Order: sequence, then structure tokens, then C-alpha cells
Amino acid sequence: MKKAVSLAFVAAFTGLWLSQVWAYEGGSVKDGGTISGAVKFKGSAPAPKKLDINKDKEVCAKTPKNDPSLIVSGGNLVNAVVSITDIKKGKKADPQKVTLDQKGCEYHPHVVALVAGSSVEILNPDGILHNVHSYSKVNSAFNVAQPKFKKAMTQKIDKPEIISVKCDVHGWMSGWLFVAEHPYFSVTDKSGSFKLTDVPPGTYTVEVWHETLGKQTQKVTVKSKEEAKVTFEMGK
Ligand SMILES: [Cu+2]
Repeated sequence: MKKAVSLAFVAAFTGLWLSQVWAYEGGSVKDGGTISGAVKFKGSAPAPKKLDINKDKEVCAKTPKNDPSLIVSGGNLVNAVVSITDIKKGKKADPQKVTLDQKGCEYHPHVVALVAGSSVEILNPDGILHNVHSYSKVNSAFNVAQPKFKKAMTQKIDKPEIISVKCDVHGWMSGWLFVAEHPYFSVTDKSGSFKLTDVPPGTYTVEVWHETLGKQTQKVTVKSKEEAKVTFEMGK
């Protein structure tokens, strides 16, 4: 018993020590550089897969929907998140208020990136019941019904984690919350492009994450007031 207690103390203090050593420090960045580029899909683009909308059709099936788990647009990979994995000091990481809209029984945007400590405002303009369910392990998971009269609700996300979000009412609804420790992240749109600004000069590991294709990293050196160009190619 005594041993278990002291072990627990050691674990707690080690955890505290690690969190202090590794914590991100935000402030002002003078003469930083930029990391920009694009994420390309390697190979021939898969044909869009139609989703089977089998519930609340009068609202959810108004517009046809495609599987959002792999979207390629003109050779560009959409909804990939590019971030720096090993930056310890840089621009301010102020919590924000970001929006996850369930309009038409689909999450918009499909991938929301945010700094830890931010709040997610979850909107329900559909006039039907949704149930937002987060599959988080580091943060406490939430599983909340959002009836038709509840147009908005807010969830605060405290710790860095990539969280899958689903609706328990509509099985096809799927989204992601990419929660970062610092503000150096960018989600690709149809152009596949990304941009990380005000990066202090140095050499970093830049990572791209995609829900279906996994992760890839590259070492990138940033020089003051210069733009470092990076291209990622992801395939199955
Ligand atoms: Cu729903």
C-alpha cells in the first residue's frame, strides 16, 4: 500500500516535471519566417464515395453527400493538418472560439484545428436532434444530445489531442477536432496549401496528419523573414 502511494507520487511529480519542461511558451516573435507549401495526393484520385443518408431525409438528404474521409481535389489533399511537432517557443497561443456547424447533417468544417484551451461552439441549425459524441482519450469525452430547439452549445477542450467526433443519431456524420499545444497549424483546403507564419528561425519537424492516410514528417529549416517551401505527398 505504502509503495503504491509513493509510486503514485513519483508518477505525479514526473508528470508535472515533464509538463513544465515541455510546455509551449508563447510570446512575441520578431523577424520570424514562414513555412508554406502544399499537400498532394500520390496516385490517381479515388472516386468520391456517396454516403447513404437513411434518416431524417427531408433535412439531411437535401443535398447529396460524399464520404469526407478522403477528399482529393485536382491532385490536392483536402482536410490534412500541417503542424510543427517540436516547437517550444513562438507566437502567442491564445485560446479561440471556433465553430463546428452541423448544417445539413454534416460537420462544417470537417476538420477543425484549434489551440488547447479553446472553446468549440457547436451549432445545430437543422431543426432536428443531433447527438455530439467525442471519442477523446486525453480530454474528457463528451456525449451530448442537441435537440432541435438548442441552436448552439459550447465545449471547452483543454489538452492537445486529435479527437474524432460523431453523431449518435446520424451514423454517417463524422468530424475531427485537431487540438494543438501551440498556434503553428494549418488545415488544407481544395488547393492543398498551408501556411505557418511567424516561426522563429530554427530547424523543425513539420508533420502532416490525415485521418485516412496517417502521418508524415519532414525537417524544415526556417530563416528570418524568409519562406521555406515544403511539399508533402501522401498516398495509400
Ligand atoms: Cu446528427
